[in-house]
Amino acid sequence: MGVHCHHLLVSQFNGCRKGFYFCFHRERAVSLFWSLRFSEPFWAPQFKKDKEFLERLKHLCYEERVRAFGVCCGFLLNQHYNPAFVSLQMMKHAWDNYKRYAWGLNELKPISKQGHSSNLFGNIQGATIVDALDTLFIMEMKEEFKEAKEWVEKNLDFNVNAEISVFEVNIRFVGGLLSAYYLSGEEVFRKKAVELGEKLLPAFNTPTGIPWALLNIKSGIGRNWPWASGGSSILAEFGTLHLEFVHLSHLSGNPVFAEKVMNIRKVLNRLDKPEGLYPNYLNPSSGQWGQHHVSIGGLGDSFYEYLLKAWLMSDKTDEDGKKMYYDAVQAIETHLIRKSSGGLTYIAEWKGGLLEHKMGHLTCFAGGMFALGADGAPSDKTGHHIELGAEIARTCHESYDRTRMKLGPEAFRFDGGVEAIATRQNEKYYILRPEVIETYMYMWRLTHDPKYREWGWEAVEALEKHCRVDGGYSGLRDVYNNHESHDDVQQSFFLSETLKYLYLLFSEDDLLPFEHWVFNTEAHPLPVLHKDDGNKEENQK
Ligand code: DMJ
Repeated sequence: MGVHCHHLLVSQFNGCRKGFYFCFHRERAVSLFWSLRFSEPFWAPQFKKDKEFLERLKHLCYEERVRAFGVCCGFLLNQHYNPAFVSLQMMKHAWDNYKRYAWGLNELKPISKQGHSSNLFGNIQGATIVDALDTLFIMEMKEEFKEAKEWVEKNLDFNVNAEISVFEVNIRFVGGLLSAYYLSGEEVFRKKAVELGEKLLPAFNTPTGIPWALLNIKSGIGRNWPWASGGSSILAEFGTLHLEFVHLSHLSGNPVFAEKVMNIRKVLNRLDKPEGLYPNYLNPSSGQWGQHHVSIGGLGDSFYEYLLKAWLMSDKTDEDGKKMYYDAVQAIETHLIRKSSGGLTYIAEWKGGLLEHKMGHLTCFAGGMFALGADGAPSDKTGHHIELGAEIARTCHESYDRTRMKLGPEAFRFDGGVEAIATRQNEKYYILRPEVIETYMYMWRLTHDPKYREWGWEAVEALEKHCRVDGGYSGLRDVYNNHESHDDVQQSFFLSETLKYLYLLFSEDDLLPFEHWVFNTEAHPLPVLHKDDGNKEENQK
């Protein structure tokens, strides 16, 4: 079949200039012509409902019609699961506004149009820039990537008197810099990642080597969160350093980084685990568990994720990580996973043997994790792990679908006569989190069931309708309300994770294929260290 150029008068599609030239297969052009002429196109109801949405698309097509070509084509060719929409319409809006109102600061306040600073990064600056680098690269936003790189070269400074969260700085800054290096090959990112990694090392100066949560990167003095059970470190924090630290050793030739995280493994392996579960709190001085509170959401989540991904990233040589992951999943299934009377599978929290029938938005990442781990499970369990992933994805989709804004609450419950609904006012907010979309992306790649793209597109529409504001994207205070009350924060993870996972969900599978890349918990892709490339030592230290 030959490819022909057709000159279309796209009069019904006001968003694109009349006279756009489209090159595509003749048959497709003919059917498109008839569908435009005689039937209501699929997007018409959406546009009628939401004039503002159309106006924005129109603006995009007029102002940037060359770059917007993909968007217009996507819409016209009935491919509304369009990665170009995510990059050109969403990422660009988030980035441009950050640049306009908060350039060089950590995050953007999109309503008040100024910078937002979080004490997680002390006075290290530029969290949004570093978190967004790889997303810009993957989306081929070359100009933006260039300006971000220049900022890193000239301004990213770790010689500051700052008390930072070791976990947050690791996943966003170290992870972001490592990915930017691996994708672009630009030496500045490698150097900055290693420099920052070295600044984090004093956090491990504790009697057990379990690191402090907080560290002053000038004085090297560490401490734990004052609220954490008897001075404990947090499982999801000290358990979410492994991937980045193995890569730091790989890129610097200095084994110290990998040794630090391997020691965490050793400490954990020596401890008794109640019912095979890992409590969220561990005292770095005594090496004993704190409160027996177990969660696959906040405080626990990415520890489990990193066990699986450490094994995958080691080209499946890290047998220890593998065993710890599958043993943990077994215990989670037995003690935490339940089915509601309405048939929804959920992961409860465990407090000293009692279940709290609540699931956090954060916990929704586990659907993708179970599916990703299916391949390494004993052969009779592979299908079961995929099914578990699918069930969690469905439950998390329900938590979105049962709100007015079609975006999920921070936590939802399965008690007191409700299922997948937030009942407490302080759990009804949505802060642009990625976990549900992350799970859709994994489920799509691993099953190709079209419902995951449909659900992802529902999220796109909801984000555009309720979170997009003139000055960027904002979180919401109550997803059950009729009217938006914006929290006025554009989180850096919206650019690094939420938009990247949407983009990947609508892209082909050969963009960052799972055989070669694992994503850190902030969605920064890190390459698998293939054993035939002589990387075995780092993985096994
Ligand atoms: C991100 O910073 C990471 O995904 C982390 O593991 C959990 N929380 C946020 C996003 O919700």
